[in-house]
Amino acid sequence: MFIFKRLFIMLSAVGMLLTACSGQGTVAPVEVTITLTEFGIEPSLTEFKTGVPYHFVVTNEGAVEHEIMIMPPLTEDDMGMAMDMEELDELALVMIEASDLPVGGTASFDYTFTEAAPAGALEFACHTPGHYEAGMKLPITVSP
Ligand SMILES: [Cu+2]
Repeated sequence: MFIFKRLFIMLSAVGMLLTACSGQGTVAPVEVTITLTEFGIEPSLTEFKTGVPYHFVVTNEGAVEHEIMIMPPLTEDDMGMAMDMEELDELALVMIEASDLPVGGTASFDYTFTEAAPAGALEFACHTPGHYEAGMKLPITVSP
């Protein structure tokens, strides 16, 4: 019995190693829900890890269209310059446009962070005009 147990533990360990090495496809993504309102972003998670696949499900519970981006925070200067949407889009790691998040709508996306992001480096944000300034931003962190 004892030997069987050891063998089982060894096989389990090998199995885990194989799973860890085989990469994507075998790792179930971590689901993250994000609720959008006027004017707030309420995610189920704000601390992420690199290399972990996340499945984000975003619901617009507000009364107007919203969008969601994962991107660096804008500085006062950026806001003063009134960056156009194209510039914003280029900064975003991920985005779901307002047209995909109508009132009551749900949209989802998958994302795996490849680089760590200390506090202050990234945030969830809605850049529908006026919403960011109204508070639709929430800092997140990504650790290795
Ligand atoms: Cu918004």
